[in-house]
Amino acid sequence: MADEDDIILSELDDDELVQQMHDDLYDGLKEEIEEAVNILVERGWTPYDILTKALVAGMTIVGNDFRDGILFVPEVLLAANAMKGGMAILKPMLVETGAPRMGKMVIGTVKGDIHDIGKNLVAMMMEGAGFEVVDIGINNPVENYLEAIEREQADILGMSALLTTTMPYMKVVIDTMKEKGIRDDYLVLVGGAPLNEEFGKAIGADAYCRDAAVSVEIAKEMVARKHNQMGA
Ligand code: B12
Repeated sequence: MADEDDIILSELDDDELVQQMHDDLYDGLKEEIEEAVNILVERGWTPYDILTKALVAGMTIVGNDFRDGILFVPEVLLAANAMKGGMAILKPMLVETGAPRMGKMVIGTVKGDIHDIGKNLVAMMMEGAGFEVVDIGINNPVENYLEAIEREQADILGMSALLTTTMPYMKVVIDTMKEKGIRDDYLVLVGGAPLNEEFGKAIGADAYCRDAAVSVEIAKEMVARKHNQMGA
């Protein structure tokens, strides 16, 4: 492998640079990731392409090696930190689209779970699509969700879980909403790597969303449908 110090990111072509970003993300090199994101922006890449092709794709490699016991928590934390550095640069570009206001979403990761990259990505893309997003962070007990959706008069509740041990907590939140008679006042979207469509249905969510782009599509469609129903 070439000596890292010899690599000048701006001299790489697009494919080489993306490949290098996957390596740098793997190695948790935040500054290099930030520099590379800026280079791709200057080269005219869309924020969405940078997110998916460089950052999310790189994180998938990290995830696979974490799963296989090649990487451990400290390394993955560094990778996550580097990813967040890149996302922070892209956020204003995704958010300033001038899209018309679509509705309001409260989003948070469930109790016992501290994964927030996917949630943050969904929040950014939803803002970019014109939704107002209130992010209540990680490790949220049911009370936090209920308090936030009421306080914010939200249209959508979004819950994220990345662990098979924490995803059942989404049902606790939905069941509590049902008990309080407020379930149907909100669209409930759920997401996170271990979930699937079947799970979303089983816990009574309105939709499971595979990724941030799908979340935006589904949210737009459902909000439009709700408005039409109300208008009819
Ligand atoms: C980064 C990471 C960490 C970081 C988190 C840093 C951070 N700030 O988020 C750290 C190192 C802290 C971590 C810790 C742990 N982790 Co971890 N982690 C990951 C990893 C590698 C990547 C997750 C990620 O960010 N992906 C990138 C984003 C963009 O994708 P995403 O999260 O899936 O989000 C997208 C969609 O799912 C969807 N989405 C997500 N949320 C939402 C919400 C809504 C409302 C909607 C609509 C859509 C949506 O849209 C997103 C954007 O496209 C995954 C591997 C994997 N395959 O997912 C493991 C993984 C989730 N972790 C795992 C484990 C086991 C742990 C630990 C228990 C490890 C340990 N022994 O301590 C702890 C648990 C800590 C806790 N209590 O939460 C396991 C879970 C296994 C399981 N079956 O439950 C995984 C799958 C790795 C593995 N294969 O072993 N982890």
